[in-house]
Amino acid sequence: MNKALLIFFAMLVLVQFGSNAKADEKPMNVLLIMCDDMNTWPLGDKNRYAGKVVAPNIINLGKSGVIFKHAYTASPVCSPSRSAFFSGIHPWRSGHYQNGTQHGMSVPLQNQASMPQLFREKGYFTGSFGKITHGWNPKESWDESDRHGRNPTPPNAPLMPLGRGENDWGVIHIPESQMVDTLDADAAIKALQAHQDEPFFIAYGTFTPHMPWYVPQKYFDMFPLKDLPEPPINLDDLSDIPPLGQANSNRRKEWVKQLIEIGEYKKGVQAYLATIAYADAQVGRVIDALEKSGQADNTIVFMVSDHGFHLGEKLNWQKNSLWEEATHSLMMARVPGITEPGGVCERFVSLQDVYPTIAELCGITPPQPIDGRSLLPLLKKPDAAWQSTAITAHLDQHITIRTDRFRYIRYNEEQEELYDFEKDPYAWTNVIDDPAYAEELAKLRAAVPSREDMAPQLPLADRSKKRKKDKKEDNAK
Ligand SMILES: [Ca+2]
Ligand SMILES: [Ca+2]
Repeated sequence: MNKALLIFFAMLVLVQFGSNAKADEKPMNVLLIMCDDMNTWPLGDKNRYAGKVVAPNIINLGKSGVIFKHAYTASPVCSPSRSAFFSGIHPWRSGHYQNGTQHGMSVPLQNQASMPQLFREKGYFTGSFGKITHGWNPKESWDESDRHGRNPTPPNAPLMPLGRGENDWGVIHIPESQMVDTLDADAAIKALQAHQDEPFFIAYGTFTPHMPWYVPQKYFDMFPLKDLPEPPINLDDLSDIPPLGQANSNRRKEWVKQLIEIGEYKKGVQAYLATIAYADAQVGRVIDALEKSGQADNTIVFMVSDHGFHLGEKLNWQKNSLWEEATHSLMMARVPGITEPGGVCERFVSLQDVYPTIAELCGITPPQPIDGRSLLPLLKKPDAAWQSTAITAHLDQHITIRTDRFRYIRYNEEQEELYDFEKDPYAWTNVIDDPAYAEELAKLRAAVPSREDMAPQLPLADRSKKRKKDKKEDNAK
């Protein structure tokens, strides 16, 4: 046997041995953490919020792997964001653009395996604790599912002068140990401890900092009002925005102005920060439990928020817009053997990229087609080559694309906005009519699907029927 042939056989044996060794290993577990309505303030970008944010557990998780500084949601509202995230199907393909949609009528969603379903089919234990899915959630997805819903409303609510429904804040009347995110963290921790001998896909989701912001006093005390900065707000910001863009803020803009006038606005900022700190504390408990379980070295951890949040920017409150505040989301990941501590990724990515990434990392083939790109190259090397774009859709075929420099928005009826973040970090100036951007604008227009290519909006659930039914039941009691 000549030397070359000998080396060839030696390599063959090595490859064979290597693959057998791998087949004997327990597959990688997945711990997915989702925080509802948490914007990117914890990332510390002073253009977004210059004050102190307390989220050490989330940030330390990111620092132990890769922090994605520019991650964007597929939809700026809970249900379609989570349906897109867990299905891998973007709203512009499913037609699921808003809450309260009859998502069961979407043919692409009907035929899709959800992310946990795929893992369950491969023999994983799958558990959902707290707020994970919202709406679309194939029944084959979870072995165990636990959700406590919302905290009880304080008996003397509203607690602040302009409080209305969930738009309220103040000190909660029950102990922290009885709050729903605490109880759901307890359940997630129990599941982490109980399923160490089989591969697991465990998801823990906080309802906070979704409104209302009722948390214990100690979290408010972390943010003394006297030295609390406010986010940058331009009260004239809507003047250069087309009517369908202004409509994003119509429901709340007078309320935001009143909050500012009566001096309550800063207390809202304080309450949001307090609620982030509470959510982070619960996330920290779940991460600690993973570290203590001995499974951390064999567990992929992804943390995301389902979308961002406005606190008065563009006079909008909460979400439901295609602007930066509502679309920019948290994302961080730690993958044993792949990520290095301290990774910071400046590339622009989508929450849609998580499904194909986790599937690839676990050697599972995701369904096709899937509207996302595996992040593996960026997990290995955060500055790897990458086409930096992310698309978000909303309401009736409104769509936006973010690139590393621009945001282009196209509402239906062809109303448009364009922002140049290199010159305008707050996106206060709509430059859609500036001829200097004609070339860039043409590229951005071509980079989003045309309205003809977008799925029509699915019918909305008839809420008036539900209200009538509820009333009838109430009357019957
Ligand atoms: Ca949400
Ligand atoms: Ca403006």
